[in-house]
Amino acid sequence: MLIRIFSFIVLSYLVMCCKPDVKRGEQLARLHCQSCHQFPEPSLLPHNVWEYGTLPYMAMMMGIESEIKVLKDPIRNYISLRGHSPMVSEEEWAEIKAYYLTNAPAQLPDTNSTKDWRLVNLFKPEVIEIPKIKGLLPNVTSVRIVEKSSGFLVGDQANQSIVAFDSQGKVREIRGNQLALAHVNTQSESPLLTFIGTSTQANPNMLGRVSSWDGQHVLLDQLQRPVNLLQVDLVGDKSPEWVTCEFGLQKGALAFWEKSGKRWIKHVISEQAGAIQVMQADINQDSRMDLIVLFAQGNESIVTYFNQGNGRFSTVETLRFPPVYGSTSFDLADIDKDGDIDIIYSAGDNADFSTVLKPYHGIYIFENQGNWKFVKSHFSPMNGSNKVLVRDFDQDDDMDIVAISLFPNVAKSPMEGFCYLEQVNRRFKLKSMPINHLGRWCSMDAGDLDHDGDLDLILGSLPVQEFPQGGFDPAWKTAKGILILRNKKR
Ligand SMILES: [Ca+2]
Ligand SMILES: [Ca+2]
Ligand SMILES: [Ca+2]
Ligand SMILES: [Ca+2]
Repeated sequence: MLIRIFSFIVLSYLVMCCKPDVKRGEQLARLHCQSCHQFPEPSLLPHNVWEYGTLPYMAMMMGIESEIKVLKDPIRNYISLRGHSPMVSEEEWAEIKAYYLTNAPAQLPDTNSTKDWRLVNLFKPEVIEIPKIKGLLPNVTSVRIVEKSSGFLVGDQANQSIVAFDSQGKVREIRGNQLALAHVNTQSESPLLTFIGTSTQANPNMLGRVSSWDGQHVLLDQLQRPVNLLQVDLVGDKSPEWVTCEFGLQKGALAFWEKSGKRWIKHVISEQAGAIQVMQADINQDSRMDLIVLFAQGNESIVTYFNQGNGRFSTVETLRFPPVYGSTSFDLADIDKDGDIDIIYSAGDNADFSTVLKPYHGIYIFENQGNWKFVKSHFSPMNGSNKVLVRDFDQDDDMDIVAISLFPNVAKSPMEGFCYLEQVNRRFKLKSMPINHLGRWCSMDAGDLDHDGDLDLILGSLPVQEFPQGGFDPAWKTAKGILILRNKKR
């Protein structure tokens, strides 16, 4: 009898000590996860996504051998990103894992409450066909209105082309054998084209470059997946420097380039991967332009670089988001008309290892408290929100918001592919247009395309298919590539 009791105690002890300590798992997660990015609550993803996607990926990044040995595709394809010395012991990892798997919900809450969409009647849709010079379905990676030349530029990575259109959507020029276009800057006489590389697919290559549209000169090359370029006079010599966002893979760069003779000299501001967008404003009103930068990978955040002169910056993390948010873009505008700049932000990237519909995908307004500190004042759920722009589209003297989605919920809420948030008495009315069958919207630009005094929109379609939840609209397979939304105000 005594022996039996003793065995029971020993057995219980063995079971207890082999069972990971969930409580300690939480402490470890708070300690270790936050060293690289904001702490992600278990409630942000469903159990199966933690188990088969996010946790194995994190274990790989943290160098956990037992997990790396059994990695499966597609995560195994990213093995070059693996950590080489384990950040935590195997036992500690088991505890972190147990904490997430014990507390994760079976499913995330459903946010598709908008069934009866109100329609926006401000724009006239015009479908524009991209010439298929390689016979392939267009995959538009970038669109840009060039007001100076009353037209727009489109990059199509499937046909490896850049097409220049006039304001009516007629082709002016086609260039073939092009890299994948990520961004067009129109601040100077000739547009500056930023190419991410041979494709937008994540890779460790450094084939990115910047070239001029006129003359087609390569101006910067060997960049790590550059996606954005801004011209801004940082040193106060009246000639602009260039700021580039190299999204990168493991490492990236936020850098500025200073012209010296005919060459551009690079000054790296940050080597963090994931820089996706930069904007300028003189926030502290010291007559020096400051930089506001969105990082969209790992440590997702909006960071402000206060310009100290002489190429030096002081860095402030202005907003920080959990690493599963999938930040995609932001815009700056005084949206509440109280005299300071507010931040309007979109989250919705769903192409990584946690491809489920997420209730926190959508459009956020962060109101400036007057001291460049922000509080969230509005959230509109929108699956897959990929880009947000803020302008006074209906010319009633308040800012409105447009947004597109690359990962809409096709079955339940297909019209969220394009959202228009009209500001009415400080509130936002969510509207859309029945343009969801015309394309899977990945890129968008606003500008007065036809010089009639109102802001038009250009949308570009990129019908990628791999996405388990959210679905695929078969009509996208015949999408023409481009949609002009011509403003009818004027
Ligand atoms: Ca300043
Ligand atoms: Ca404001
Ligand atoms: Ca308005
Ligand atoms: Ca117009």
